[in-house]
Amino acid sequence: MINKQKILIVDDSLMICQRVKSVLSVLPATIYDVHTGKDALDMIVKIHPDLIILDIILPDIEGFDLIYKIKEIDESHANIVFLTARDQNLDVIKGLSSGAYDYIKKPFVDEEFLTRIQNQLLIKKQRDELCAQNEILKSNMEKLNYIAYRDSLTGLYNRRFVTENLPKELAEKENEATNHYFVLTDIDNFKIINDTFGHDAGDKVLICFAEILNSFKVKHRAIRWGGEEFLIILFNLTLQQAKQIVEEIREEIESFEFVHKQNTFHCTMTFGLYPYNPALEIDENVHCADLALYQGKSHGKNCCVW
Ligand code: GH3
Ligand code: MG
Ligand code: MG
Ligand code: MG
Repeated sequence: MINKQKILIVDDSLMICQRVKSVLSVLPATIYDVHTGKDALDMIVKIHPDLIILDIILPDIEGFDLIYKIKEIDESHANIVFLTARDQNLDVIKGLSSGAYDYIKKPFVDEEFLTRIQNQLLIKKQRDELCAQNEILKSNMEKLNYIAYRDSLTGLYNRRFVTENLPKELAEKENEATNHYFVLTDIDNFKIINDTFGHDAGDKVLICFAEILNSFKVKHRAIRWGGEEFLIILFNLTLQQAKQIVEEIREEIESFEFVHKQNTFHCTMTFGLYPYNPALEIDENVHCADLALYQGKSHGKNCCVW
C-alpha cells in the first residue's frame, strides 16, 4: 500500500480551511487542519506532515515566528508554504528567506493554488525517495566495509584493516604519553590438532580463541594476521600492565576445554610482545613482535616473551 502524503493547514479562519480542503480534495493526500500555532506544533509531532500550509496572522503567534519553531521539532522536514493576506513585497521576502518553499497570497485562484501545492508534494516525495536511497547506500557501504576489513571465519579484523586503517589510528595517538604494544601470537602445534581431530575442530579452536582475544577488557585491536596467527595491539598501558594482560589471556587460552564429537582437548598459544615504536613501519613493528614470538616457540611454547 502506498502511504498517502499528509497536508496540514494552519489557519485561524475556518472558512479558509474549508476552501483549501475543498480545492485540495482532488489530491491523493490526507488533509488536517488546526487553528493556532500551539495546535500546529502538537499536530506536527503527531502526524509528521509532508506539507504545511501556514497562515501568518494567527491568534497566538505570527507565522514568521512559528516557522522556526516548526523547523526545530519537525523530524520529517515538511515543505512549508505560506498562505496569507499579507501581500507586501517585504513580507514575501521575509517569508521565503525564513525557509518557506512558496508564498501564496490570499485571495488565491483555485487552479493556480492547486498546482503550486501539487508541485510541493512532488518535491517532497522526490526528496523522501532520495533520502531512502541514501539510507540503503549507507547501509550497503557499512556492509561492504565490514566484509572488506573482517576475517570471514572469526569476525576479527583482517590484514587489510591493518594496512589501511591502523597507521591512521596510531598516528592519532602519537602525542599520548602512554605506550602501545604489538603482540603477535600463534597457536601451538595446531597442525596436530587439525590432523588429530579434523579441520572443523581446528576451525572451532580459531573461532573460540579469536573471541577470547577480542573480548578482554582493555582498549585493543585484535586482528587475524594469518592462518593461526593473531596480532593484538594494546593501547595506553605500561609494560608491566601489558605483560600481565597477555599472561592472563595465555592462562585463559590454556584452560579452555574443547569438546569435539567424543573428544575433549586443550590448546595453547605462544605470545611475542613488543613496545610499539612509531619510528618504525607497522610491518617492522610486527617483525619485532615476531622475533619475540619465535623465541617463545624455541623455549617450549605456551609462554609470553618480550
Ligand atoms: P607451531 O607450534 O610451531 O606453531 O606449530 P603449528 O603446527 O601450529 O604450525 P604449522 O605452521 O606447522 O601449522 C599451522 C597449521 O595451521 C597448518 C594449517 O593447515 C593450519 N591452518 C591455517 N589456517 C587454518 C584454518 O583456517 N583452519 C584450520 N582448521 N587450520 C588452519
Ligand atoms: Mg489568520
Ligand atoms: Mg602454530
Ligand atoms: Mg604459524
